[in-house]
Amino acid sequence: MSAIKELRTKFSQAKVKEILSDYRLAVESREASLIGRKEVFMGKAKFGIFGDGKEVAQIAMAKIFRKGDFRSGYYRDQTFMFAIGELTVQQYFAQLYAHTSLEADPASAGRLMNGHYATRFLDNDGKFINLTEAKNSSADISPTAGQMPRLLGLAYASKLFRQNPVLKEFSSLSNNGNEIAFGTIGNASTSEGMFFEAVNAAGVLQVPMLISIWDDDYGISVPQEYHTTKLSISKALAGLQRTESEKGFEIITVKGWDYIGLIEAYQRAETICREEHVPVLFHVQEMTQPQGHSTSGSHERYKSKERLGWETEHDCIRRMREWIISEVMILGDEVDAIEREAKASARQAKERAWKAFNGDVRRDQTKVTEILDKAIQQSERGAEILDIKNDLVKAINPTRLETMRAAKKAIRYLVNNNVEARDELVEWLRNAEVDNFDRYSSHLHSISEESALKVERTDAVYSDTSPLVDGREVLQACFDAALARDPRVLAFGEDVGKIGDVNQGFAGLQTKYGELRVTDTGIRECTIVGQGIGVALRGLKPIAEIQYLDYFIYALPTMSDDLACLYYRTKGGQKAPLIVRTRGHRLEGVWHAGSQVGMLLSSLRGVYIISPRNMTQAAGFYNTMLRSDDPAVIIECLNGYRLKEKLPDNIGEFTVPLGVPEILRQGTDVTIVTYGSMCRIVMDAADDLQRFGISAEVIDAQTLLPFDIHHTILESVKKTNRIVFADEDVPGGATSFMMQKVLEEQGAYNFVDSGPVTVSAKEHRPAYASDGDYFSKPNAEDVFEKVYAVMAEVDPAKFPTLY
Ligand SMILES: Cc1ncc(C[n+]2csc(CCOP(=O)(O)OP(=O)(O)O)c2C)c(N)n1
Ligand SMILES: [Mg+2]
Repeated sequence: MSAIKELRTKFSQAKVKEILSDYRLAVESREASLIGRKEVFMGKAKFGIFGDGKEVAQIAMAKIFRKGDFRSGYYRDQTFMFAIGELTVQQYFAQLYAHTSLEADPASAGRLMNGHYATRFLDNDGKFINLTEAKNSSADISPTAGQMPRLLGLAYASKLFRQNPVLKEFSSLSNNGNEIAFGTIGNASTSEGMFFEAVNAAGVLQVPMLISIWDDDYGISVPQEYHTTKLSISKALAGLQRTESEKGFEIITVKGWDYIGLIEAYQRAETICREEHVPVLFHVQEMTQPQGHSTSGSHERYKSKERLGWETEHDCIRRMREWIISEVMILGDEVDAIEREAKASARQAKERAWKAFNGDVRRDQTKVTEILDKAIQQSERGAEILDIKNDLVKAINPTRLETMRAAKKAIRYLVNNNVEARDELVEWLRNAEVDNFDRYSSHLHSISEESALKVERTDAVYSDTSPLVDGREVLQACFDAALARDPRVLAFGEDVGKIGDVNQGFAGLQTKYGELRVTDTGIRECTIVGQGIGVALRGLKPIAEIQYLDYFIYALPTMSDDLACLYYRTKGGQKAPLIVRTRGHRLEGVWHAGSQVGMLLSSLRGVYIISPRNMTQAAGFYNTMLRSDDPAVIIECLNGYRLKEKLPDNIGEFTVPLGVPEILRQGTDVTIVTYGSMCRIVMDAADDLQRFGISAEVIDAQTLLPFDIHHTILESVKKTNRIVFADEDVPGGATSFMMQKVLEEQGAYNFVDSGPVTVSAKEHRPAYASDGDYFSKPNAEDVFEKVYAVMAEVDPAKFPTLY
C-alpha cells in the first residue's frame, strides 16, 4: 500500500491486513462453490450444495467462535468452517468426491454428502480429546432444522458445567461453561417444529445458544410469504425479546452484506451469550444464493429478473469489494490480485483433492485390470472376460462399484477354471469385501474399550436380608447409586425432577443431588432427546426420559436422523452415549400401552434397544449402559412398577450383558421367544400348556438390538424343533424381526419340524381398559391356543382341536 493511501485509510495496518485476509477467504470460498458446481456437471461428483452468498457473515461469526465452542449447523457453512480453520478447501472437495479416507475427509470419510461438516471429538481410541482446546463442530444432518434439538443440548451443557460444582473437575470438557453453542439455520427451515421447540426451550433454560439465521428469502423455490409470519422470523419471534424484568432472548438483525455491521453485531452477541448465558437470535437478512439452491436445478426457473438483479447488487462479496476500495482505500488492482491468488488457490486445492481421490479409486481398478488381463490369457472364457475388462477401463471417472462389478462378473466365467488369475481375483474380492465394509459399513456401534458389549458382567447378589420391594424402588436405588458414583450422570424429562417421574423411579433424588442433576423439563420430547444428545456429545452421561413409549414418536426423527447415525456418519469421530429411558407395553390405554418395537428396530440401528421384563433386569441394563459409550433406549414395563422384586445387595454394581437371552423356563416341545411384559403372560401360558402335556421352553430375548449374539435360541430350537415368537407389537413387527434373526441368520430353519408361528397384538392401537387390552393385545389364552395348534398339527390324536 502506498504511503498516501495508508494515511487516507481510517483503519490500522493490522486491521487492513485482517480485512484483506477476510476478503481473500470469502473469494476463495466462493470460487470453491463455483468450481464445485462445475465438478458435478462434469460428472466428477454426484451432487453439490454450496455456501455461496453467505461468506461474509460466516467470516464475521468465526471471529467470535473460540476454542471450546460448538457449532450445530447446516450445509451452507463452508466459509465458517474454513474461517475457524477446521476445514481446508482440499478437504471440502474430498467430501464432494466422496473420498472414503478419514485423512482426506475428516468429517465423514466420504459417508456424507458435501456440505456436511464435523470435527473429531474423539481420539483413535474413542476417548474424548480436550474439547476446550478444539473448535468443535457437531456433525451435520440433512433434515432441515434437525440440528436444532442437538444445539439445545450443546448449549445446555455449558450451563451445567458453569452452575454445577460437581462438574468442575472435568476441565478438558469445559472451561467453566464459557462455551457458546452456535447454531445456523436457513430462513425457510425456521418453519419446522424443531426450530420453535428448541428456541422456546432455550429461552426457558437460559443457555448460551447463538442461532444465526441465514435469510435469503427462499427455501429452494418457495419465497418467504409461504414460510414465515410477517415475512420475517425476527419479527415473528419478537415476543421472545428479553426485557428489564423478563428473561428471554436477545434478538439482533443485520444485513448479510454488511461486513463491519456483522462484525460489530456478533461481538455484541458474544458478550451477551458467553458471559450472561442469554440465548441470542441473530437474524442475517438480505442474503443471496448466486448459484441457486443446489446442483439439482437452476434458480432462474423461480426467481424473477428483478430478484436476480437485486441478488447481483447485494452479493456480499461484491459489496465487500466496493467497500474495501472506497472505505479501506485499497486500489482495485490490488484487490484484483488478491482475487486472482484466492481463485488459483481454490483451483489447486481442488486438483490435489481430485488426484488423491482418483488415485485411490484407480488403485483397485488397475489391480483388477491386471488380474483380468491374466484371466483373458488363462481362461477359455477369455472373450467374455475381455468384454468385461474393456467396459471397466473405458470409464472416464472410475468408481469403486465398476471395479467390483467387473470382478464379480468375471469370477462367474472362471468358476470351473483352476487358473492362477481366479485365485488372485478371489483374494482380491475377499480383501475388497473387508475394505469396503470398513469404508461404508463400519462404526455402527462403538468399537472402543467402552463398548456396551465389552462391559464386564457382574451378577446380582442377594442375601437373606435382601428386602422385597416395589419394582420402582429397585430402579430408584439403581439411579441413586449411579448419581452417587458418577458426577457426569444426570437425568431429565417431564416430571422427572420434583416428583421423581410419574412412577417415582427418581423419587427423592432431586432433593439429594440438586436440580441440575435430576431435572424437570417442558413437554417437548424431540428436544428432550436433543438435549440428551448435545450433553452426551460434550462428555456427560444423560438419562433423558420420554414419559411413555407412545410419545417416543415425537422424538423419533431426532433419535433416528441424529443419534442413531452419529457414530457411523463421523466414522467414529463423535459419540453420544445417551440413555433414553421410557416405559411401554401393557397398561390399558390407547396412548399408554404402546409397544411399537418394530418401529424402533427399523429406525434406530445404531442405538441398542433394551426391553427388560422387570425392574431388576432394567437396573442391570442401566448399570451396563452407564458404564459404556453406546447410546440405548431402555423400555421399562409400564405394569411392573408396583410388582414386588428382591432388591439386589449390589444394586449399583451388577450388570446385565446385552444380547444374551435368558431361558426363563426349560422345555422340550416348543421354544417361545418373547420379551418385556409378555414374559409373564407367556410364562402363565406355559404353565397352562404343561397341564395339557406340552412342554414349552420360554426365552426372554431381553435386548432386541443386539439380538441373541451367542445363538441361545438356536440351541433351544435344536432341542424342541418348534419355534413361536410372541410380543405386543403389530403383526409383522418385532416378531418378524426375531423370526428373520433366528430362522435365517442363526439358521434355525434347518432344525424346525413345524411352521414358525408369531403371536402379536391386533393391527390397531390397544383399546382402553382391561377388556380393551385383553382383546387388543395377546393374552395367555392366545399364546396357549397358538402353541396348542402347533402341537395339534404334530399329534392330532393327543391334541385334538379345541373348538
Ligand atoms: C425435513 C426436510 N424437509 C425438506 C428437505 C428438502 N430441503 C432441503 S433444503 C430445503 C430448503 C431450505 O431452505 P432454507 O432453510 O431457507 O435454507 P437455504 O437452503 O435457503 O439456505 C429443503 C426444502 C430437507 N432437507 N429436510
Ligand atoms: Mg433460504
